[in-house]
This record gives sequence, structure tokens and C-alpha cells, in this order.
Amino acid sequence: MPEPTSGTLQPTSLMNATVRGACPHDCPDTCALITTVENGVAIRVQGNPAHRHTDGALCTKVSRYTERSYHPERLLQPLKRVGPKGSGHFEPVSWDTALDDIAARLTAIAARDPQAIQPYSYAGTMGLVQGEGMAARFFHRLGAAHLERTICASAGAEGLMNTLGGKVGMKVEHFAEAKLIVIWGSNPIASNLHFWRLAQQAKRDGARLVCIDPRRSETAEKCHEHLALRPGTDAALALGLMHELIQHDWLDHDYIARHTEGWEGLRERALQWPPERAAAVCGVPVQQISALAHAYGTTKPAAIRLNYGMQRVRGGGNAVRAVACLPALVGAWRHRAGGLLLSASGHFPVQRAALHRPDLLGQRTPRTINMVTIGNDLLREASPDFGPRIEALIVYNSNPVAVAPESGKVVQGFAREDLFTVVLEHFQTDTADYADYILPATTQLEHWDIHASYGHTDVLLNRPAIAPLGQARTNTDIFRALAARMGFDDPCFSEDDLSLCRTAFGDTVSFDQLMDQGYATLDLPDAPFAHGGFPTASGRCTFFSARLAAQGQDGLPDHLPNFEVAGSSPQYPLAMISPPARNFLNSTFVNVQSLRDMEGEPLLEIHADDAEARGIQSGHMVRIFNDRGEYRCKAKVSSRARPGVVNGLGVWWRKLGPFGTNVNELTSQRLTDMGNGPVFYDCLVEVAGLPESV
Ligand SMILES: Nc1nc2c(c(=O)[nH]1)N[C@H]1C(S)=C(S)[C@@H](COP(=O)(O)OP(=O)(O)OC[C@H]3O[C@@H](n4cnc5c(=O)[nH]c(N)nc54)[C@H](O)[C@@H]3O)O[C@H]1N2
Ligand SMILES: Nc1nc2c(c(=O)[nH]1)N[C@H]1C(S)=C(S)[C@@H](COP(=O)(O)OP(=O)(O)OC[C@H]3O[C@@H](n4cnc5c(=O)[nH]c(N)nc54)[C@H](O)[C@@H]3O)O[C@H]1N2
Ligand SMILES: [Mo]
Repeated sequence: MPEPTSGTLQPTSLMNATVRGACPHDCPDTCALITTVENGVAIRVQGNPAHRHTDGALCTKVSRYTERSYHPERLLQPLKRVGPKGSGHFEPVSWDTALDDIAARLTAIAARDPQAIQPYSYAGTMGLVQGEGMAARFFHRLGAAHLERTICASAGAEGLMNTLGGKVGMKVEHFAEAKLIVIWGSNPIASNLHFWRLAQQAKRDGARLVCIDPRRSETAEKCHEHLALRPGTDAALALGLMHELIQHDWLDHDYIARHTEGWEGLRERALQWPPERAAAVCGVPVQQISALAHAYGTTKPAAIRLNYGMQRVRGGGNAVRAVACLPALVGAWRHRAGGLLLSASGHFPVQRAALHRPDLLGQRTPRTINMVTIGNDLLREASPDFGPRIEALIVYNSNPVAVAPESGKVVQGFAREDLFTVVLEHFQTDTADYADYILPATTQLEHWDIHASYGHTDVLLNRPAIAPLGQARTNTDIFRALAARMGFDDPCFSEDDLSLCRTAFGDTVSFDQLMDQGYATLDLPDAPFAHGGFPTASGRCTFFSARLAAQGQDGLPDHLPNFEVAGSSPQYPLAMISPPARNFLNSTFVNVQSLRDMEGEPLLEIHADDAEARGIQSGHMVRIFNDRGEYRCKAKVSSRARPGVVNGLGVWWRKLGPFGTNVNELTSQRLTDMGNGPVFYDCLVEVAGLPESV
């Protein structure tokens, strides 16, 4: 591979070059990229071999990034709706026409009440600049409603906050030295590939790998042991493990005494969970729990790779809390290869106030809408309690019509003829179909950005490799242009993208190093909590959380049964989970043909017993339904599904599925115990075969 270009080249001068970048996607790996450009065209995207976490390797999806960027259906000019909402009919308009009209519409609404304008965004790009860099400034100045960005990780984040004090944990590289790795609610082969390499290295050096997942995932089948528990029972399992650690005295009493608080209470709670009770709740053999407790209590160093798959249920926050207590009980944090990692993002010194400028709000305190309940909220009328009806929606970096729960409601909301919707996108997604204006946005190959990570502790800089395609503009530029038209003249609206990249970390990270090599490693201790020093108020790992107690919640972690407990409803006897498909990234990449070919078509994995009871065979079209809706796809009778649980993989585009819907027709808008997160995997359904002709 040729040496990457250094220095500050502008995109237009990059006719032939290799350019350092960063993968923008919502994945813990945040890979360092090298893009090869010939005659101004990006011909190849590869992993940077010099970046140790990327190690020269990319996942299948992102190695196809050029196929996505030059996709024939890429949006290259602004579009204005001509047909009814959702019909997908648009005509090209000039940027000036689009921006003038959007600014006029927003100005008119803002004159009545700016809170009726709702931004809606998530992590289509994880970049701090093209993410909320300029957008937050714009919406703060406008006084638009806030968005609670909770659709992914907030229950787990709150769980960690209330136990360890923040989104902090082990350095990922040290997993390679662990002797026991518990992969909990995570399928790294699909969604955290570079971690899996480290786990493999540890395995070659004699480590034991245990996977805790209702689904026999690609990862589970390659571990030494797989505990296929029922969805939403992880806290029961963790408490059962604690029970055994106590009974056998596999505890680090010194660590507990010095560096934790609330031990007596937790001990009492855990003693209520003999492994037999945990086994009954989790639906796994009691021996598996005893054996895992033995391994965890006696193997050093022991490391837990927790992921967000296990917090998408009612008790998600409590479950993360229960698991996050385990390393302190056995003193695992003493070793750099011991402890736990869910998210590392709390380690990054992001200068959010400088970037997002909340001061532009002045004295205003707009209402907050939770992105998980957008279906309900779009349908709400004005009221003293709610405030104004949502009149305008500006969507960027997200595809809510496909990814938000209870899509029946979401679609109904987006279809409101009196709602003014603007979507900034690369493609005409399910959401873009409902827009009044679609604005074409640049991809990561075409813009500057800067990235933190939630799976490692390096900052990455992304340089543009090519000029923007067609008339595409950066998200930042679109918000700058709207700001100018709306008379927002604060100097912060003219800050350019390279300067925003500098602002994101201020002086805390060497920008010269980022410009020079594309990444910079945060200076952090190897074993951050070997001697306590948790970022909690007391500096201790808080088994008992005074913070939670002050909110009127249980201060100790407990098992909170799902809203929809498997076996509790005769009408809907099956639990459904819908974890990520390997070749898609949430709903991104579903329209890339070569990747869609690998995934085939939307499938429902079902255990042979459940299939037989319903007369279903592999390849049969089935109807999956509950009170919220119905979804149809092919069944796959598979040992990946445990009895009583069906798996509907990936977030397919509705319009690319056989019946124009996807799995989120079935999921609910209820919220988790902490963090107001979604409960995608807390969902009961029934499945029935359909006649051949359907
Ligand atoms: N290829 C690919 N990679 C991705 C994504 C993608 O869509 N595709 N998504 C990205 C995003 S947005 C995120 S948030 C991250 C992390 O995304 P996560 O949703 O955490 O995904 P995984 O790490 O794969 O972990 C999910 C695993 O948890 C299991 N699971 C479901 N319910 C439970 C439960 O109740 N308990 C337990 N123990 N396990 C359960 C699922 O079967 C699945 O195998 O991955 C990112 N990486
Ligand atoms: N049933 C079910 N539903 C789920 C999940 C699940 O496991 N099961 N997972 C949930 C999780 S963990 C998450 S994080 C959410 C993810 O939900 P979203 O954050 O909405 O993620 P994506 O579906 O990937 O959609 C991102 C969109 O942003 C666009 N985009 C990317 N980069 C840019 C850019 O630079 N500018 C602009 N304007 N647009 C850009 C992409 O083209 C894409 O259409 O989905 C959630 N939904
Ligand atoms: Mo996510």
C-alpha cells in the first residue's frame, strides 16, 4: 500500500492521492481508513495498517464504501415533493429555491413558537462535525425543541453512570491478555470485528471464551461456552453469579472494602438469587451458571465485553448495573486485562459547549422530545402539558421511519400533510420518502470530520478524499446556509469545517499529530481502576447508587422482568429480538446490492420446536404479529433460535422488504428503567404460516 499523503490538501487538488480518513459508522471499532484516489475518483477504501486498532483490516461493509458513495441512486440534487406524502415522488429544484423556501417556512413557525420545530438525528455519521457540529448551533439559536438521543445506548449509559461513574472501562487492547473473556449481549463477529481479533488472540494464548446471548450468534458458536438465556434476564444471571461468588468466597475482600460502596446491601440482594432461581428465570441449566461463577471467581485476569444488545429491554439499566458490579467483587480491575468494557466514550475530552454552543439559547428552555417515541409525539395535539403540535421536522443522519419502534405510528406521523419535513440524506430512504424537501448530503469521502470512539481510546481525523459528488453539500454547510437566510449572524455560523475539527477537542489532543498521522491516542492509565478512583462522587464503584435512590429508584441493582415476559401471554407466546445483521449497519447499506445479496432477504429465525408446533418449514412465508402490527417475511428453522424466542435480523428498509414493512412494525415505544431508552428486544409476538400464494 502506498504511503498516505500528509499536509493540508484541499479536496479539489486530490486528483491522485492516498488520503487518511476515519470510518463514520455507528460501530465501536471506528477504523482508520486510507482512500486511494485516481483522477479525482476514489477507487479503493482500505484499513490503515499503521493504526493498531484497525490493523489494516475493514469489515465487508466499509470495504465497499466506494460502491455506496458512487451508488447510481445517490442523491445529487435537492428535491421537492410533488406527490402525496410517502409516495416518493419528487422533482429537482435549485439549492436557492429549496433553502429560501425552507428558511421561510421555519421562520414563520418560529414566529409562533420555535419549539414546534423538531430536529431528529442520530449516528448515521459519528463525526463530531457533520453530526451535531453546526446543527446544534443552528437549533440552539433557533430555540427549537431538544431531542433526547436515546435510541441506542442510553439505558446502558445510565447503568454505567450509576455504577462506575461514566462510560469508562478497560482499554480494548488488553483483552488480548485476559484468561477468561465473557462476551455479554454482544456479537462482535458482526458488530465489533476488531475486538473479535483480540479475543481470538487471547483464545490462542489459552483464554476461555463464554458468550451470553439468547441467539446462537456467529460469535456464540465460536466460543467455548454459550449461555442462551431468555431476553431481558441478564440481571438475574448476574445476581445468580454473585450468589455463587459469595457462597464460595471467591471475593476480593480488600478491593471491596477499599473501592466499593453498598456491599452489605448488594450481598443481601444477591443471596436472594441462588443459581436455581436464576436458572429458572433465565431458562438455562443451573450447572451453566455454577460453572460460569466458578470460572469467573477463580480465573485471573477475567474481562467482560458487555455490549448494548442486553439493554434493549425494560430492565436494561439495572442489568448493566448488575453486570458492572461483578469486576469489583472479584478485584478484576486490579489487572489491566481484567474488568469490563461497554463503552469507552466517556474517556474523550470532547469540548461540547464550544462545539454545540448551548449559550445561543439564552434564557430559553425548549421542551425535549424523546426520539424513541417520535411515533406517538408526531400524532399528539397541542396541549399545556405537551406544548405545540410538532409542525416541522428536520431529519439528518438518521432513518426513523425504518429504525424507530412501532413503525405503524411513525409512518402515520410522517404522513401528516400538515407536517413540514426536511431530510438531509445520501439516499432516498424510507424516511426521505415522506419529506417535503430532500437535501443531498456529502459522504465521509467528501468532507472533513473528527471522531471519538466507543470501542477504543483514539481520536481520528477524517480528511476529504474527493470533491462532493453532484450538488451534494456537507451537513454543516446546509445549516450554515439556513442560518444565513434566517438572519443568524453570530460569528460561530461562519466557522469552517477544519476549524470545527480543531474546536471539537480544543487543546486536549495534538491536532498536529492528527493532521500528520490521522489518529492520536488518549493518554490514559492501563488499569484505570486498579486502585479505585472511579469517576463517581465517592471515587468508589457504587453497588448502592445514592444518585438512583435520590431519583426515587431502587439504589441496588435488581432483575426487572420484561414488560412482555416470554410465556406470560397465551395470545403472543414468542419473544422476538431483532439484533443487527452482519452486512448492514442498522438501516445503512441495505440498498447496496452486493451487501444485500449477502444477507439475502429478511428472515425470521425460529427454533424447530416452535416451527413444528405451527406447521412452519424453512422458506415458508410467515406472518409475525402482535397488537401493534404485522410483518411478513420468510422463516428459517434454525438452531440459532432458542425455544420460545424468534430472531428477526437487521433493520431492513421497509420498501426493500417483500411487503413494504420491517420488524419495527412489532416493537413498542415503551422506555427502559433508566435513560429513557428503547425496548426493541422486549417484544412478544405470534407467528403463523401463510399460504404459498401470498
Ligand atoms: N454489522 C453491524 N455492526 C454494528 C451494527 C449493525 O447494525 N451491524 N450496529 C452498531 C450499533 S448501532 C451498535 S449500538 C453496536 C452494538 O450493537 P448491539 O445491538 O449491542 O449488537 P451486538 O454487539 O451485536 O449485540 C447484540 C447481541 O445481543 C443479543 N441479545 C439480544 N437480547 C439480549 C438479551 O436480553 N441479553 C443478552 N445477553 N443478549 C441479548 C443479540 O442476540 C445479539 O447477538 O453495534 C454496531 N455495529
Ligand atoms: N428493531 C430494531 N431497531 C433498531 C435496532 C435494533 O437492534 N432492532 N437498533 C437501534 C440502534 S442501536 C440504533 S443506533 C438505531 C440507528 O438508527 P439511525 O441512527 O437512524 O441509523 P441508520 O439506520 O444507519 O441511518 C442513518 C442514516 O444517516 C444517513 N447518513 C450517514 N451519514 C450521513 C451524513 O454525513 N449526512 C447525512 N445527512 N446523512 C447521513 C445514512 O444514509 C442513513 O440513512 O436503530 C435502532 N433501531
Ligand atoms: Mo446503536
